[in-house]
Amino acid sequence: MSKNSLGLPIGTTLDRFIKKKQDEFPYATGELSQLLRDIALAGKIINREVNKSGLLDIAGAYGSKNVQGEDQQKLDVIANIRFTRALRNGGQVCAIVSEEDEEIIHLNPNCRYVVAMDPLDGSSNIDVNVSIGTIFSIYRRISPVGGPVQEEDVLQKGQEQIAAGYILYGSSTMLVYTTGHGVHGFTLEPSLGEFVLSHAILKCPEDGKIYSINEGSWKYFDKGTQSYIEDCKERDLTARYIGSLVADFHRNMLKGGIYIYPKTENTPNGKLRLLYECNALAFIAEQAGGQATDGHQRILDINPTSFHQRSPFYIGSTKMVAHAMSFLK
Ligand code: AHM
Ligand code: MG
Repeated sequence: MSKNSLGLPIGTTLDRFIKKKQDEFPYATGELSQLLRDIALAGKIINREVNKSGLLDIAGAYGSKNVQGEDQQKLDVIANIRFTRALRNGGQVCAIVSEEDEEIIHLNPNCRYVVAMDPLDGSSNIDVNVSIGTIFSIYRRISPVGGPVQEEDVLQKGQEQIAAGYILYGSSTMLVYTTGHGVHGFTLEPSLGEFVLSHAILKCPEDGKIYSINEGSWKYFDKGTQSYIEDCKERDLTARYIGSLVADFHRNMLKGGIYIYPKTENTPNGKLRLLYECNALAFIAEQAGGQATDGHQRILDINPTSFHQRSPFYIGSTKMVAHAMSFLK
């Protein structure tokens, strides 16, 4: 039977892969493995809902705003409910911070794990059948198990993540995750309903030719970012921007590129949220050999002070991120 670069048979399911990884750690309790399986289940459920968009009355605006004052889409709300339910039923999580909820969602206080998540990112793309994603970060709580979850359990630096990943609802559905030992990608086999190992070890090219930024906001960018974009054009790089962070990041990680959401005149910290958008992708980028900064410092070193805080974001191929940063000094 053909084997991939991890020595596992082609067609290895996510469940089997997680089990194999767990067996490599003699003291593993199996709780994290179960949590990853719960996330995969939530991803499959959201995938089912996303696929029905356009057939049922689940596309379009929900008629409410989230904590950041942004219009919630119906599928944003559905994904948040489905994800929270899967994690509650799975029983491994003591608290969730979600883009869609202002406060911490308290689950089982006897559990060790905290999850930060954006259940459905890029949701303005839902109605037009363009790729969207789920992003998640997993932390071990700091306060004692059994007691109430504290703010410090949630406000941890990105470098404390013990696992992170995303699910990309694209031309195929993929789950990509890391536990700090490389990045692994699984593609959903729809007829089986199983995520199957398709990208044993994901590596981000050191350099690339793609830059991804919403150039419509050009006049609001800082001078450094403007100069860097001019430089990209001078060097005949290719512009690609979907407006779905997971999809833009995934493409650039595979092909080599940089994704930028800078600070602007009206948004001094950019748009993207540190806890459940930037940190997870920064962890994955670094594990794949890439880099992620806020333009000045490593994303994973930022000390969060609030659940929904934002950060400028420069992520992708190491050389490109370093070059972009040289314009920001
Ligand atoms: P969301 O969490 O409300 O979906 O916003 C995040 C999205 C990212 O997926 C995407 O990269 C970015 O917002 C696009 O923003 P803009 O339309 O300003 O370019
Ligand atoms: Mg989002």
